[in-house]
Amino acid sequence: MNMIRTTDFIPKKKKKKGMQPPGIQSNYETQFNDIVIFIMERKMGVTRRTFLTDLARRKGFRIANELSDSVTHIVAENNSCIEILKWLQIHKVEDISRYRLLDVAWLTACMEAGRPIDSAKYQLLVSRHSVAPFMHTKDTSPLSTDIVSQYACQRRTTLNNYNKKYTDAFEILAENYEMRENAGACLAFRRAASVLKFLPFAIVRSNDIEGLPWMGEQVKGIIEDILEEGQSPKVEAVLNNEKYRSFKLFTSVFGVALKTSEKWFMMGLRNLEDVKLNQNLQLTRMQKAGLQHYEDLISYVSKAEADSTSLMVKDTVWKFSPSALVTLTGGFRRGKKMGHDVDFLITVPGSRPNEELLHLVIDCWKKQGLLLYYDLIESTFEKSKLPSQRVDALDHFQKCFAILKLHKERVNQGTSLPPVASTVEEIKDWKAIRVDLVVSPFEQHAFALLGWTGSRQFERDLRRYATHEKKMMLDNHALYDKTKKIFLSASSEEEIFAHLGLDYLEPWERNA
Ligand code: DCT
Ligand code: MG
Repeated sequence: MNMIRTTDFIPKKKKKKGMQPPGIQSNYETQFNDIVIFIMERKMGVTRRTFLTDLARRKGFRIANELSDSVTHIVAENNSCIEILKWLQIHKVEDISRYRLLDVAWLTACMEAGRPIDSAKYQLLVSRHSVAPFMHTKDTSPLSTDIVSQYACQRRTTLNNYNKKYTDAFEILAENYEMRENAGACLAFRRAASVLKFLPFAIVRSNDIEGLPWMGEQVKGIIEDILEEGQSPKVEAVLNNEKYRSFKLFTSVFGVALKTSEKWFMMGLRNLEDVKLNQNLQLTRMQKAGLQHYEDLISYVSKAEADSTSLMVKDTVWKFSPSALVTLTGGFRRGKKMGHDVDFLITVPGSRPNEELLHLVIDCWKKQGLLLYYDLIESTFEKSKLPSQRVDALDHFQKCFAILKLHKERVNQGTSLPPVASTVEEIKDWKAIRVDLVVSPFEQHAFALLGWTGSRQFERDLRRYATHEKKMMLDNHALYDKTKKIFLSASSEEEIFAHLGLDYLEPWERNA
């Protein structure tokens, strides 16, 4: 809104008590000058709006006829949050943080009290911040008429999740469906969770989800349960389910995926002691390392730990290739304060792929006794292959899944004293950290960076969007235009977004 403040025209000295700026016409004397109320006509109708306007003015409230910059409070009746946001979008309001968005009940309560009353319990949008995430300015597809896009790559999703109680519940259900190999239901809950993570307000009544994509019957049912009872019986049932609990426990071990977890469960194993003591199990090297460092790996990696790991990785990489670019990717690049691992993307400017570098780095750590586990996978990339059709496909980069020994003094450097060694037993002064290192050719760096920054749901939707909306194929290596039959090169993430006709989303806006 670029409307000029009407109050700016009024010389301060001459301003009398109760004087109205233009646009707030009234024959009544206003008593409460700090607040300027705008009543939304949508769903309320002209007659009721005129009635309420007149009544409120008679009681000394300032009611604006138009939504100008002087308005402080917007009241609405029977509109869902989405409807209000849509209305604000149509009226080109970009910054909603300047207004209080309230239910009309607040205005009637004020009139009853004969003065403005506390508005907290009448707030329609529990959070008050910018509506900008909703704007898809560049997008001209029919989708842009929907306030919330069905694609996560068109939603700016930060880490401010106002709906954690619902998204946590959905994640549990999604995991349960994944375990039971019901891919459809699993995806449905993941998509719904992703939409709710994006909402700039907390859901407080069932009509708050009206107009949102991916809100199927099952999803609605869970939301209603949580709204009514504070929790969902379906989620509680999953949490109490023996198979789900074993699955959660077993897959929390590095190297254990669904199949192994299922096998262990079928064998009657229920906890990690059972696994460790069972003589018949042929554990992989990865699983052995996972069990050995279980306690360290299960405790999340903090940002401080990720930063010291980053220094450690850079130190070693630069020893062998001073011009290499080492980028922290994954959740930490998206601004997360903790993660289950630390992801790095390495690339060396120049056209020649440097396959030796990762080996040199690994050997160096081995000699220093810093490598607790590693699995180095050579690149399987073939230029002739098109970008993958599969949305979740792994890429073909040379990579290394490792567990590194991170010395605690590296994390605490300068902030605290080193631990005092006990006379009886040696204090463990390090923590095992899961690290993923990926090496990409320089010309694919932007694609690799985009792919390894995540989130997973963001990546899925980005590829789905490319396929269905643009007839393009995107993976971690390249972007292919199926109509023009050409590869579209890019040297930055911004260029990839531009090729796809998408507004650029910063890494911290990709927490879908
Ligand atoms: N990724 C992906 N598809 C996969 C696996 C990974 O698109 N099947 C991308 C998304 C994120 C990035 O790679 C790193 O993966 P993770 O470390 O598993 O995710 P994260 O977002 O970093 O989460 P965490 O904080 O738990 O490490
Ligand atoms: Mg990660």
